[in-house]
Amino acid sequence: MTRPRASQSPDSTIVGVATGTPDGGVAIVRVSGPEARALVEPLVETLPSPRTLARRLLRDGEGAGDEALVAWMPGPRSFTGEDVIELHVHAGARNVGRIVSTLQQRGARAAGPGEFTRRAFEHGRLSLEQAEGIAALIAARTSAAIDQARRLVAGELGREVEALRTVVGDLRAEIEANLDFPEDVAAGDVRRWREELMQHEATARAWLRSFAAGQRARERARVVIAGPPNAGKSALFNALLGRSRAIVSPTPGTTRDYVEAELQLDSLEVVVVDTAGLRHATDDSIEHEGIGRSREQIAGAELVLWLEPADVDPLDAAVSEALRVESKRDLGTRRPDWLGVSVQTGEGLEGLRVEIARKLRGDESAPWIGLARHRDRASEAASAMASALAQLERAAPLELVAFELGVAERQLAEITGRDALGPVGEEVLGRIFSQFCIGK
Ligand SMILES: Nc1nc2c(ncn2[C@@H]2O[C@H](COP(=O)(O)OP(=O)(O)O)[C@@H](O)[C@H]2O)c(=O)[nH]1
Ligand SMILES: [Mg+2]
Repeated sequence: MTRPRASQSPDSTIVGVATGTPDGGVAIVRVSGPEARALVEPLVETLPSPRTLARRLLRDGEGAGDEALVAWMPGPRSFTGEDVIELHVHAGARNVGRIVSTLQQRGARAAGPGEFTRRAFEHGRLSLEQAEGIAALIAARTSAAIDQARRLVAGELGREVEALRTVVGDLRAEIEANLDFPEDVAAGDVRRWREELMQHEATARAWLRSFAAGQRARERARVVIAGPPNAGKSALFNALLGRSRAIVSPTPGTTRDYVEAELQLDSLEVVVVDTAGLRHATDDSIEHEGIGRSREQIAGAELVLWLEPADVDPLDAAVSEALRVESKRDLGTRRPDWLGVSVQTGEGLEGLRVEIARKLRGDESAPWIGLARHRDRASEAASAMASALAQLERAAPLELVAFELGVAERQLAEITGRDALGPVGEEVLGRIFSQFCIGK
């Protein structure tokens, strides 16, 4: 078997199975490239009219043909921008394999991972971050991840990035227009440039915060319930899950190891962890071990719920940056400014769920997917804008300001990969598209 070449030969026609596994009812075989029509049409007698689905007998040899639905999408109005034919055939590895090898015998080359999507990018049908969104959508494990990836595919991030790149470019052009006569620049203009720059940098920084929130939303954040023994941690854990998963007992020190379970908070999926109660000294070595594990859990948590009961004096020791919760509110309160819950009466439980989700999402109502590549480029762009601002403030030569703005523009352009192949190197593209499965 010849391995598909990593780099593109734009003239070749490729074939791949576009559906995930061939054991469903239907598999879609996709052919893309200049020879698509010549390769496929003789097998189906005539292609249907463009962009309609029609039934055809697909003759892939001497024997009986397969009944297929055929879609013919002439370029450039197709997914890849090339001539594309999709054959919806009966699934089954053997059946599909026979059809694919017939197409290969007729001259199509087996598509490499992500090659259809890469062609779509190279023909300007998708920007780079949209293509990455497709990979992220296929890999999505949580519904928050699906939502974010779909927004990426829809081009929402790309539009924001392009908008910022345009205004940064306009600002650079305006500053460059003054390079020859910097002494004529009005103080009011410099002030306005500074204000605009601050605003642009803030836009990029806001994306970075949003990326971080998006990442938390995608990766099943760990929410750790901690506090002193007998605070009602296990009872709260069970109440959040809506089932009795951990042992609840009036004997302090009952929970000696941590217990975790998945919990869905509207579109967020989190892992809630019930831990052994924290106290300073204990003679019981198993309990001691449990406390060590609790501390590890706390250290690895995205969010800690620090629980103390209403019937015990405040301790509020161990954990900074925790969401402080007073448990057993049905027994009264000693911490009126904390979020109060009672497992007994159900008081405060819904409010707690809402608060957990809010904390994990951050203040962004709809965070961006924070692919590391986007985060790095946005971060470099923000830094370049910060340098430009610093140069302006120190009345440095305007060339230096313009130079930094040019750096910011190029970093932004790398996110979407606009300007054809522009600033995005072959190595970056190779890395991105090799993550796809074959047929995508
Ligand atoms: N009145 C009251 N008792 C509670 C509440 N939550 C837990 N308890 C009781 O407090 C004791 C310790 O609860 P548990 O969940 O095992 O505490 P943990 O050691 O922090 O895990 C048990 O007897 C529970 O029934 C509550 O909201 N109200
Ligand atoms: Mg417990």
